[in-house]
Order: sequence, then structure tokens, then C-alpha cells
Amino acid sequence: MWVMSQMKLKHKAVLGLMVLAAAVLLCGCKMSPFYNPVAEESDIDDDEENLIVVGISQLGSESVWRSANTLSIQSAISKENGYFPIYNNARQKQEKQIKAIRGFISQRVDYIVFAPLVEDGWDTILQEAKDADIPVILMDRKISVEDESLYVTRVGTDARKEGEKAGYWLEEELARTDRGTDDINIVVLQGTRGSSVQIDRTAGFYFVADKHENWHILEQVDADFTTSKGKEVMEQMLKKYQDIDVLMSQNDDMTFGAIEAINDAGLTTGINGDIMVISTDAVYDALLKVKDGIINADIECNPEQGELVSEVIQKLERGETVKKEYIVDEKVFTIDNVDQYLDTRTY
Ligand code: GYE
Repeated sequence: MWVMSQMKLKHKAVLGLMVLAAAVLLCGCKMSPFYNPVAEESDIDDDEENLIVVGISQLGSESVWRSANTLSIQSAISKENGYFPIYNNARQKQEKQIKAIRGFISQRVDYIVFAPLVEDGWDTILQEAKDADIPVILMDRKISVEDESLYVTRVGTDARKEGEKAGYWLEEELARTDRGTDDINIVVLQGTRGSSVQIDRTAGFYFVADKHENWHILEQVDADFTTSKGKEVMEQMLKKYQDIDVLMSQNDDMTFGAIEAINDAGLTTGINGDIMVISTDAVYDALLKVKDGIINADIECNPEQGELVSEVIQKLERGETVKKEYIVDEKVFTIDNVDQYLDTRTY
């Protein structure tokens, strides 16, 4: 639990120009399609003295899920909602993320929100934030730090549970189709190595797989959460192994690439296909493939975390206590239930 010991000084008037200058520095000229422009110099007026300055460090733009997550945080932490956002995209580099956070600290932002690329290596920079009295809110992934008080709270998903859900879905499906005791060869496509989601989804899936002597994990391979890598890695797997029964993929983007590779090899996927596919994230294009029977099951990972981050900040502003972790709701989609969710999927 974290209690804001004291309401922070509102030093926005001085900050205005500093923030603008630094935002330009941090964001550079290459702004992402979801870039939420900070104020122009002429826009900075008295009203902005009351805005809450939030430095947002996004880890990259590797997937459809990530774009949705970026959109969610940028819509919630906006001027209309009383914030002055300074956004930075670290493009899959931890050093860039650390540099961005250090920039936020030197600008004395009111809050830092960041989606950590990997689990380790944050102690020093977060100690700097703590020493500067700037509350840090983790979005999406987890971190592993000696001192848990280095961050206030995390708003994210339960990746361990997602991995388990994938395992339990497979268990039930094999039992339902009378293959509960057959030998089942599985390939696992993993996301960014060292990220908490890669570690936890793998652990969750293995937890269930370990209960089944007839499940053989042929290989777990890194494919960086991207479509191109998913395709490349799946091509290699198909050359190496003749009899893959199941593909377990830790995100939809890798799944899209892997399905292409499978089709290019003259094989099919999904219900009645040669290879069963379990995917993760459940973005719209993947749900369409669930509907078409090309993906057997998709384990939802919910990117819409911005509102919750904003609620946490508002609580802290009021001096209220917040929980150490807020986990968003998630489902499992199959051909049996996907129809009712397709129309409302916005990403
Ligand atoms: O599953 C993947 C993204 O950290 C939960 O990162 C997130 C994962 C998501 O690139 O698509």
C-alpha cells in the first residue's frame, strides 16, 4: 500500500516551457501514429498550471496490442482529462526507456507511468525517481526489484494466468476430442525474452503441460512478439519437426506470421486443420480467425489500462491509498463464444 505522504507542489507554471522543450527532445521528430501532441508554446496558458504532468514511457510499438495500449493511455492521460502528458516510445530498448525516465525526473514531472520492456534492471533508475519524490506507476508488464516501494502500483494483466488458461484449454479440448492420452507435440512461440509476460506465460503453460506425460514441448523459441519473427521462426520449426500437433503462441502478431508459414508449407491450422493453434491477446483480426476456425482458441490480454491508470493517479492526488496491483478482466475466446464479442472489439 502506498500513501501519498504529502500533496506535491504544483510547479506547473515554471514547468510549462521546460516540459515543452524536453518533450520535443524526448519525442524527437518521429512521432508515432498515436502520438498525443503536447502543447504548443503558445498554448501554454494559466489553465495549464493545474494540469498534472505525467511522463509516459511506452516500451515500443511491436504489436497490435501495443498500439491499443498506447491509444488507451494517451486517451486517458490527456489535456481534456486534466493532464499534461509527455510521451516517449523506447522502441524496444531498455536504455532508451531508462533515458526517458531520467528525463522525466529532471523535469520534475508529477508522475511517471511506464510499461517495462523486461523484468530486470530497473532498481537504479527507480531509486532516482523515488529520491526525487516522483510516484511511479507500472503499466502492463511487471518488474523485479529488490525494494518493492520503488513503484507505487501496477495496472496490468495476469500473464501467468493467461499461460495456464492456454494449458487448461488444451487439456479440455484434447479430452473432449478423445485425444487425452495421445502423444501431443507442441511448439511454443515466445515473446520478448526477459519480459515478465514471456516468463509468466511460459511458466503458466508449463505448469499445466507438466501434468501430462504425453505432451511433448518440442521447442520454445523466441519470436519477439512480431509477425515477421513469428513467420521466420515457424518456418524453421516446420523444417525441423515433421509432426507438430499444437502451436502455442504468446501473441497474435507472432501467430499471424506462423500461420502464414504453416500455410506456405502446405499445411492447415485450426479446427479440422493439421496444427491446432492457441494464441494470446485476442485482437480483432485474430478473433476473425477464431470465427473462421483458423485459430482454435485465443487467450485474451486486455490492453485497455489507461482509465485505470488515471483512476489511480486521481486517488493519489486525493491522498488516498492504492492497491499494489490492479488486474484487468480477461476471457478465453473460441468459435463458440467469439461472435458476441467481435462487434465491440476496437483494436
Ligand atoms: O501480449 C504482446 C505485446 O506486454 C501484454 O506485449 C503485453 C504483450 C502483448 O507486444 O502482444
